[in-house]
Amino acid sequence: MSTRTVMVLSGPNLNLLGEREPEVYGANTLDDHLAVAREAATIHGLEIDHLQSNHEGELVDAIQAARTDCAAIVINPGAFTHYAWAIHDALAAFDGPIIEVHLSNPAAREPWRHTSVVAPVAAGTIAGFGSDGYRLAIDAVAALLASA
Ligand code: CA2
Repeated sequence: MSTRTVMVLSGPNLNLLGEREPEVYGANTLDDHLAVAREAATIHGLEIDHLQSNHEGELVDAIQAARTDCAAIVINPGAFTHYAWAIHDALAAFDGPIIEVHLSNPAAREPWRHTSVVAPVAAGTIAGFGSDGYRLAIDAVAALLASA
């Protein structure tokens, strides 16, 4: 990995995208969303590394590794968004841009989804735009790296 590498992290159950709840999350698979991110990254001369995990500690390990290996983090923490303070703390120790992405718009859903413990340590949050959110997130990373 290099300083042009963006770590894209996907939280629990996102490996099931495309199989269930298409009315909420769309029909695209996680690989489809990653293809969108990779296409956007290529335009900006960036590379994508990706980890999906159903385990909070694995995501924390990946965030810690990104401190030395990656220029930025794009994270859809899945349901960890709403309560995983260990992910919050790991992200707080990362120096580069962090963008939080959600396929759906949690603010328009159940009240328990309205809290994000990731938002306070992210440069910004993109929610409700499906795959476009990944393109927008990579565009935001590129802009933030260019202005750093
Ligand atoms: O909208 C998003 O991207 C979410 O991060 C998705 C999470 C949810 O807990 C957040 O509130 C918002 C859930 C991802 C679960 O994805 C599934 C996909 C197919 C079948 C079941 C779950």
